[in-house]
Amino acid sequence: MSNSVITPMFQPEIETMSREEIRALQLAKLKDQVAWTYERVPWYREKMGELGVVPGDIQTLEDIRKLPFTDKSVLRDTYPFGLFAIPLDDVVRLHASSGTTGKPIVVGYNDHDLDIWRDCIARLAQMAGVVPSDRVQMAFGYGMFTGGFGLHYGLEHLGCMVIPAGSGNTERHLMMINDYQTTVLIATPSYAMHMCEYGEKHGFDWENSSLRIGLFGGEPCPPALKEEIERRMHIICTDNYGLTEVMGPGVSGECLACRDMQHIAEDHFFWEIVECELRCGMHIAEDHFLWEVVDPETGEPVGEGEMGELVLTPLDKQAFPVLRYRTHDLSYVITEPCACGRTHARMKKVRTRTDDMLIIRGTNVFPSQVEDILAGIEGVSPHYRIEVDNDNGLDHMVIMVELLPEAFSDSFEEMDRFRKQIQTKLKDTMLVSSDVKLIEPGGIERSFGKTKHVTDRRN
Ligand code: DLL
Repeated sequence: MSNSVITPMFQPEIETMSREEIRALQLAKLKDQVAWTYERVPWYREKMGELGVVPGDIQTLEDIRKLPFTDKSVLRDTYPFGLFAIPLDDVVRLHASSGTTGKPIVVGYNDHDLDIWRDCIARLAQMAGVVPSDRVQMAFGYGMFTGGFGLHYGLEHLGCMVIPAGSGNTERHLMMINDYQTTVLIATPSYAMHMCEYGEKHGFDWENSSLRIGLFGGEPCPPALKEEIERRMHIICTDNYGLTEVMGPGVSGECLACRDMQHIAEDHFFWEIVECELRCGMHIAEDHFLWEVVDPETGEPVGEGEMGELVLTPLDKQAFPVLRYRTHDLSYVITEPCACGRTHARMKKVRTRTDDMLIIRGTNVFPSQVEDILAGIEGVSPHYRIEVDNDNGLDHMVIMVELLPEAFSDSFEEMDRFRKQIQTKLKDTMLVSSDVKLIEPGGIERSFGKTKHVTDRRN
């Protein structure tokens, strides 16, 4: 492995700490965070009381297992401010996440929390090769969603020119890229793909555009989709992960060493690119987040490098602290050093949530499985939808598959043969049958924010 550093670091003294130093820092912060939370949030005091734990019992990082988990339901039950740890007069920002059912969950930040958030964002931007002279165009919404404001202030903090275009209005986005010579786009990968297609259709010259980096996040970014965007938009993209409950974006981000650079034109990037053999995912801001990976069924820890549910404890949150938050996101974490020089652990890109799983006539089906199978079929676009119904007691799954223009034909027989081929391929891998419907190019609705791939109409 080469020891070259490929992009500048925002806080090198923190990002390259030894593993021992990181663990020592985490332990000191964990002790303070648990005490802070216990003293100020009645829900945690009560729960810890039931478990017979007091803050003084936290003497090692492993002692975190003595603490209760926090789940989304707790945040809903205490809606809106029940878990806040400071007077509301000292809260300077609220964000919320709507989810699919019931009340939203509401989180708050004081100045201290926002300072940390800005640092985390500036770090992930630098990991992707963003520099202060970059012009960054925001395609996330500026609302209760943490994506817009969270990334906005972090990039300003780095010194970038931030263009707060917001979500939607693709034509205006393209005009702004040309007129303001935007170099970095912030979007969900699905919206970036939409922008790419829309631009191609309307004669936008991606190859010669000023854009060079995509900072993506907020939803899974399948490798095939990312490659497609990079190839067609002539940019390089990184994946960034986070969730409202523990802060928002900025929990972890991909460096350039962890990705496949083979399809990136050499003259497109101005840093020396060094590839990491392990190619594993996104660096977690470990000075601010303590991670655990647990068996989703039992809540017991799994071994390092083993897949499980990610559980996060923010270590520096004052307004809205949460302990052991169960993300429902499936991932694994490794702590081996990375070729980029950063020592913070890396989590595998998230493709699946524990609550994503569909059970179709007794068989488990993950949307990411469908995505991967479709990605391996020539002529199929990255856009698909899954619809599930129950007809007279029997589950029925329909998979709508959008074709690329070159695969579309006027011949009914040819189309039907292709449809059956896709159907068989899906069944052979998923071990459950589905009906495939072929959709004309552009026929599947595009989303400005997070894409919803599944509609489950069963009760
Ligand atoms: O999506 C925060 C965010 C905004 C992250 C912008 C990155 C960029 P929520 O709306 O609370 O917060 O949704 C959090 O989205 O638990 C994951 O299931 C999913 N998610 C977020 N980022 C990724 C990613 C923001 N890079 C939920 N890959 C999380 C896969 C992601 N899933």
